[in-house]
Amino acid sequence: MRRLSVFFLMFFFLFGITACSSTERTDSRDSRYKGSVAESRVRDRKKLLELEDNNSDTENKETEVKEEKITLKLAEVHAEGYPTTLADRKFSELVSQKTGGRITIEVYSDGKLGDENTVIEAMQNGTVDFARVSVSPMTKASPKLNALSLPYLYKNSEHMWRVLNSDLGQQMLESISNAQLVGLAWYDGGARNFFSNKEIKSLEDIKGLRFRMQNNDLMFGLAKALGAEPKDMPMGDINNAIEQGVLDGAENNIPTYESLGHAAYAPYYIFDSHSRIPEILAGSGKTFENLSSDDQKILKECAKETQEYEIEQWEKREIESKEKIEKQGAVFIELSPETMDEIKKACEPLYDEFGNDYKDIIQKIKDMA
Ligand code: BDP
Repeated sequence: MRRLSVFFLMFFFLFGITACSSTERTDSRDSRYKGSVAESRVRDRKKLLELEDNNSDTENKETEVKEEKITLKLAEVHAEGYPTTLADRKFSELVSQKTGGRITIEVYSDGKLGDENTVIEAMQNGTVDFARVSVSPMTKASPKLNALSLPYLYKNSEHMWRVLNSDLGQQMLESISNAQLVGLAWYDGGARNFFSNKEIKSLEDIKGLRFRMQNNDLMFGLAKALGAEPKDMPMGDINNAIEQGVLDGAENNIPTYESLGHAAYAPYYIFDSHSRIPEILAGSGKTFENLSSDDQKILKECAKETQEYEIEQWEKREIESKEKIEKQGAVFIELSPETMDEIKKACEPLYDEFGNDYKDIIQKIKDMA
């Protein structure tokens, strides 16, 4: 377009000269007129130069815009060295490599940017660009994600990954786009188990215990289905609450139990594996809107690349953490098959309560076992 306007100006400029020379010829006797023609030619030439100048200015500005550095923020509630934090850092590294350092992703670990609900809202407002969160808080943005975190849904980790890597998994990841969010990758969060400062050997022992649960209706429903009392608080407050006597325990995977030092407060760790709740790496829809489609593509590709890396880190960390907590005095409890059956049966009504609208999804998941 710009080039076209320069071309037209040049055309008029040249046309002007030709036209003027004929005028010159015709009115060569009128020196005043001759003078004014010469002046206007100079003016035209000046205009052309100015236009060319402006043009190259805009071009320079555009090159500057193209090379403008972009710094984005990623929120993570876990500590440095935790598998998801390592994956966040990998994501940042890959993006920096692929953009020659033009896009920087700063990782804020340890919940520095707030708890998971806060950072999800911040992503929706565009004040935080990325966050790695559990699917549990993400169900507020996309309720159908509850269908991925029902208790005893997956046979094992392989089953869960078959689901997450399928077309269904991709659709579920993209379902958060209705809430101004961009689903980028799935991460492993292992199996979640209850732990307490009281020994638990049967379903009866669970009854009446006060457990900190993730802030999510399904997770609260799970505690209630087992006869326990769900409590809402940040995971960082659990040890203190147990020490104060306002909590009997909580539930989480082995690496989180180890990372937060729960063994010193709630040493009884029960292998009931009630849920496998995937982790999700998400982006802010507002941030993405402001990026070029090439940059959006780079971010999406780099995020996907970190998925396998996180799974490897996860598998390593689960083993290391288990060894560590055992040394710290954790008491591992394997429940009897009868107790496990009782627990699973007690959880069944949750499928009606939270999965009624997603029966087809749940069936597809079961078919992938
Ligand atoms: C951990 C998840 C983290 C959760 C946390 C919790 O990685 O994202 O929010 O559990 O229980 O396993 O709050």
